[in-house]
Amino acid sequence: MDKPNLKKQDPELYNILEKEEFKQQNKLSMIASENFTSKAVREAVGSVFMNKYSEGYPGKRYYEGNYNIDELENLAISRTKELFELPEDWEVNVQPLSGSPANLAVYIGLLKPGDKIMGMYLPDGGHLSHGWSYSPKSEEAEFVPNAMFYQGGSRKVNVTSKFFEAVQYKTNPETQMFDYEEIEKIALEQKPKLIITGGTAYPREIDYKRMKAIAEKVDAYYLADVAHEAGLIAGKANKSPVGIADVVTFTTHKTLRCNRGAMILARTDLMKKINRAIFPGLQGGPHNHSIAGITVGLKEALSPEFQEYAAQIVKNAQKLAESLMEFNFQMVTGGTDKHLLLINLSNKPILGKKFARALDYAGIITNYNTMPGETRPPADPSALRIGTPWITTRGMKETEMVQIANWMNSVMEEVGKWADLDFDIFEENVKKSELISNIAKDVEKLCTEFPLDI
Ligand code: DSN
Repeated sequence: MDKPNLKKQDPELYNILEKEEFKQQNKLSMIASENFTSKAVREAVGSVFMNKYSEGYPGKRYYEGNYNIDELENLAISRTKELFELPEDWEVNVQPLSGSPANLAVYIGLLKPGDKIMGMYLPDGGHLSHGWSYSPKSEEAEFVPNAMFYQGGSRKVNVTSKFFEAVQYKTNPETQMFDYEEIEKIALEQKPKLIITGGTAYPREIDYKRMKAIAEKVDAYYLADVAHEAGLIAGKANKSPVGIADVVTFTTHKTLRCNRGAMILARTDLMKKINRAIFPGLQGGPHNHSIAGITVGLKEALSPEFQEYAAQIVKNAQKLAESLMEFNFQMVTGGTDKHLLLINLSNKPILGKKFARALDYAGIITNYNTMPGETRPPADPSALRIGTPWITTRGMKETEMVQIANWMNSVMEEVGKWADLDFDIFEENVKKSELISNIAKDVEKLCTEFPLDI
């Protein structure tokens, strides 16, 4: 690490940073929404671009001195158009601070407060910003685990369910996949003004053409939120909704492997309204250092190597799924088309929360997650979500996926005997386990063979 100024000026913070760098280098980061950015991206993010205010858009700023920022933002836009092969009549907004504000800007731009939006049910794999609200225990009659339609609850958890009327479709209880016929029925009945697809834990590709046809039938806009898949789409490992949906949003820091941020792509007529919703509707000055990092990441994504990378992410996820299934781990939907797996642990002694903590001690970082048909609380759910973007950045391939599945199974076998213990006592046992600390050492050795050096 080479940060002499920080080390001298703020040793306390430097020490925390050093620990985080060590952890990222020596553990396997397998959170599906995370990735590791290149040095060039990190240099751009840490640059003097962060010092400039630039409310407005290129050529129409409210402060002077923005000629370089205009050049930067235009470069970001042109690279995005090239990467996502935007049709002539589509435009880009690179200013959203992250995914939730990007989605909110779309709603603010295209809808009126109180209009109906229809997204995917959060516990089945949707996202908070697609209108999440739920019913507290006292109103549990509202919660019907196997129904295809969820009308939302009185607890308006996300701002999108406070300002809009949000209803949700679920996945098919048998296949755990999108059931387009049911979604169409719900849309015809509910008549939403906006239909949303995408989410955080759905391992399958979505039929964007079918969803657009459903939206057209009810005269709704169709928003494809591809935050998770953006890099797979850019790298041509997954299909693209660009030119099919009315609007596409995504974050830049997941499979796309840029720093944190988000983008909106939309038809020019809609983008005029969405631009106004971003600025001055929702945000002030864009984070120019973030846009700079993203611009560098976009150049990386335009290279032929990025297509190989995207294909390998999917191959790795599929190999990992296959290897885990050999140990009787159940994959939600039976597998994956993407970078993520959702493991239903209900046939195992330990569920998501305890398993995720035990895996962290073994050097494998994941997250516990809800799953279709979930009956447990989100803070202690039945499933575990894992992803391959970050470990593929390290250069890992199918051989390493088999090894990781072996380690995950050994951890499950070790900790299963402590299933009935309270969480804290369970963790004490995990900490003392020789088997788990030996796996952590092996993980560290593997990480040394695949250093993070991009
Ligand atoms: N937190 C992101 C994820 O993990 O999928 C979504 O916002």
